[in-house]
Amino acid sequence: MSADTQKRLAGEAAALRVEAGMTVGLGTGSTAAWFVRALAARNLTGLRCVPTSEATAELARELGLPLSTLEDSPRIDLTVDGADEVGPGLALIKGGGAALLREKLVWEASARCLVIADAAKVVQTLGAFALPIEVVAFGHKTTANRIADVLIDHEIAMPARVRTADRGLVRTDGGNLIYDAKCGAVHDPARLADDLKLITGVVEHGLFLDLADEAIIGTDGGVELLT
Ligand code: ABF
Repeated sequence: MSADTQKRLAGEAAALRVEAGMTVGLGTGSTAAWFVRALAARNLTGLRCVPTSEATAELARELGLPLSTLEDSPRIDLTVDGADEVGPGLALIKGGGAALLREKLVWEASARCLVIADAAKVVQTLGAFALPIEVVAFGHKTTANRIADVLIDHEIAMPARVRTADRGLVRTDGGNLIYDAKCGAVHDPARLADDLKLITGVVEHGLFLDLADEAIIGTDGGVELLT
């Protein structure tokens, strides 16, 4: 079974958790897109959907899902979103889609958060996937030096690198930059998360700790629930 099929199974299973009248956080990425498609197909009434990126907003709009904003819907019943890594205790690395700031804001406004992922995302130790760190563009190279000092304090020798694409620096929906830190292994995610947030110029990072309530994992044998 392909990873994309596993993602679709997870997304479709998550869509069944939504009830009419709910306020729903819509995640970002290809797995979340399967959830959004399955949710739209259910034609539930009374939904208010808060997207975590412009890309998700566009997909939801095309599918006719009623959109809202965090300002108009500050209390979200359920957010469903993907992840780059799902570790022990549902500690996550997210941000491969450069949407981590809006994702974390929506997650923290949610009564429940459900992660959806293909089987390859489940890991025993976080860090094989480079940790995304959202940085203000102003003076970002100086901020990157401060990040490097913190990473060294966590025995991570590789400096974080600014994310680029064909058209140059990758900008988040909010206009910030993303630095990716090749940690290799994150042995103390909570301490690293705290230390990164203390750095002037760092807006947010992709460690989502104590935020996910459940995970639905698509596997070759169907879907598995992690809590
Ligand atoms: C999003 O889902 C991002 O935080 C994360 O990078 C992405 C995973 O992408 P995909 O579902 O396409 O594997 O929430």
